[in-house]
Amino acid sequence: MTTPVKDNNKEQLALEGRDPEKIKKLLIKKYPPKVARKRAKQIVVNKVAADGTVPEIGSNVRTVPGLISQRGCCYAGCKGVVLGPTRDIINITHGPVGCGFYSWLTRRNQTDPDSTEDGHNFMTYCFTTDMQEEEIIFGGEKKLKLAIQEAYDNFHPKAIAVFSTCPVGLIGDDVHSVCREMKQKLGINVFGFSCEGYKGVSQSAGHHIANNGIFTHVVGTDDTVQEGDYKINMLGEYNIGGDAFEIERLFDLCGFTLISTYSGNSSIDKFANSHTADLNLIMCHRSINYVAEMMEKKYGVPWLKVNFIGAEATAKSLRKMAAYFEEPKLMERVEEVIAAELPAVQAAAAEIRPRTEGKRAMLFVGGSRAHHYQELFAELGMKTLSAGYEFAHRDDYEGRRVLPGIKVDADSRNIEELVVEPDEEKYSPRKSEAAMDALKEKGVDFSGYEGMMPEMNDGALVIDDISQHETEKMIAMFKPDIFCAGIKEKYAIQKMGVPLKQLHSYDYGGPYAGFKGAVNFYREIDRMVNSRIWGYLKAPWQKSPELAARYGTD
Ligand code: CFM
Repeated sequence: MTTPVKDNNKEQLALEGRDPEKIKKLLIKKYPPKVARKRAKQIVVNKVAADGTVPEIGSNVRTVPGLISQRGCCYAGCKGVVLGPTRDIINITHGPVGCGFYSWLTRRNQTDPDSTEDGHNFMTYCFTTDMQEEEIIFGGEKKLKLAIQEAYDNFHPKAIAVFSTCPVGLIGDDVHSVCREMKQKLGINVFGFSCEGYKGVSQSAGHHIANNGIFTHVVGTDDTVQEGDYKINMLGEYNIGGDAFEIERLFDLCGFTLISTYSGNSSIDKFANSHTADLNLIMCHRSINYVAEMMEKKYGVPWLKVNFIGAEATAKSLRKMAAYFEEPKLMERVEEVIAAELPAVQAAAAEIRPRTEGKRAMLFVGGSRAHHYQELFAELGMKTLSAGYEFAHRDDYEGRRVLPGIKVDADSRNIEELVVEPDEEKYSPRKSEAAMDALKEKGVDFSGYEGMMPEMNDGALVIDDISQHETEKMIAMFKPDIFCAGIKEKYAIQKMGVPLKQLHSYDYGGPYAGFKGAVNFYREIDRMVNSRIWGYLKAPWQKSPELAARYGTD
C-alpha cells in the first residue's frame, strides 16, 4: 500500500534541508521500538572527518520482516548477476519454473556472440528443471541429470552450470555430486552452485558463492599466453545497456589488451585464461572483490579500483591504468584518447548544465551504483540529498580501511571463505615490491577504495536497505527532482509525481559508462528532470480525499 503524499504539509516542509537528525527520527517514528533501534543504525547522517573517516553504518544485516525492502535473493546474486551475463555457459535453474522464468533476461546485460568463433549465445534461452511436487517429495537429482543431458544433447555447450533455488536446499539434493557425475560422463565442465535464495541476507551472498565457484572450477584452467600489450581483466562490469561495449572501445583506442570481463560480454574461455593478465581492474567492488583478491594471492595479479561512470572518473581511471604499466608511449596514447573524447562530453555538459544545475537527486541502488552515479549528477551540477545501497557492506560505504573491524556474524559465516595459497607453478608477482611501493607513492592506490560516504556531503542522509515506508517519507519531505532505484520502486514513486530513473536496467537506455555514456546520461536526466508532466500528475488519493482517509495519511 502506498502512503499518500501530503501537499503543503507544514511540519514536513519546515524540515527540508535543515536538520537531518530530525528527519531521521521522522523516518523511523512509526516503527515499533525494536525495529526503530535497528533501523537507526542503518540510517546515518554523513560527517567526514579531516582524516577521511566517517560514522559507522549498519549494513549487510537481515531485513526486518514486514519492512518492504528493495533487496533480492542469493540466487539472484549468483545466477542473475555474476554468471548470467556469460553467453556460452548453459545456466540451469534447478527449482520451480518461476525462479528461472522471472530471472530471465531482466537485467539488460548485453553480449556480442560474434566476438567468439563458435557464436554460442544461450542467454536468450531459459533453462530450468521445472521442479514439481513429485521432486519436492522424492528428490530432484534424477530430473536434474536428465536436464543436463537434454541441454547437452540439444546445444553441445562448453559448460553447464547449475543453480540451486530454495527448495533444493530444503530437500537436500546434492547438486555438486550430480554435476561431478555429469562432468565425467559428458566430458565438459559441469559445475553447481549452492545459492539457495534464502542463504545470507541478500544477493550479496550469491555474489560470493559465484566468485568461489568460478574461481574453483574455471579460472586458471587455460594457460595460453595471448598476443598483445598491457593485459588487463575488467572485473565487476556487467554490460548493462552496453556499458562494457563503450569501455572496450576506450581500451582498444588506448591499446590495452582485454583478456576477460567479469562478466559483461563474456565467454567462459576468457575466465579460464584470465590469470594470465597483468592487472585486474575492479569496477563494482561489491560483487567481485573475492575473485580479485583470490587471483592476487594465487597468481600474483594486483588489482586497482576504477570507475567508468562519469567523464572525469573515466579519464582518471584510464590514467591510473597507464601509470601502472609505466610505459611513456601508453601514457601518451591515453592522453591523446582523453583529449580527443573529452571535448564532446564537456560541450554536452555545458549545454545541459544550466537546465540541471541545483536539482536534487536521491539514489538507492544495489552495492556500487548509488555511489558511482553521484559523479554523473555532480557533472550536471546536481546535488545528492540522500543515497544508500541495498546490500553493500560497511567497506562499500566507509572505505576499505574498516575491513578489519567488520564483525563476522552468523549469516556471513554461512558463506564459505576459500583458503587460497600461491600456486606452486603459476604464481608470479607482476611487479616487485619496490616497484609497487614506488607506484603507491605516485598515487596508484592498489587494493583500495574510499567508499561512498567520504565522497558525500556532510549532512547527507545515508540509508542502508531503505524500506518502502522510509522511501515514501523521504519523497514526501523532500520531493527530489529525480529518484534513482529499480523497477520494483518505479511506478509507486512516479505516482507521487517524482520521476524515477532505473539505475539497474537503465530503463530502455544506455550505455552510461565512459565518455559516450556520460553524454547519454546527461541527455536522459535533462529530459526527465525538466519534463513538465510530473507537475500534472495527481495520485488517486489527491483527486479523491476519501481514499486518503481510508489509508491513513501518515
Ligand atoms: Fe555491482 Fe551491478 Fe551494483 Fe550488483 Fe545488482 Fe546491477 Fe546493481 Mo541491479 S553487480 S552491486 S547485484 S553494479 S544487478 S549490474 S544494478 S543491484 S548497483
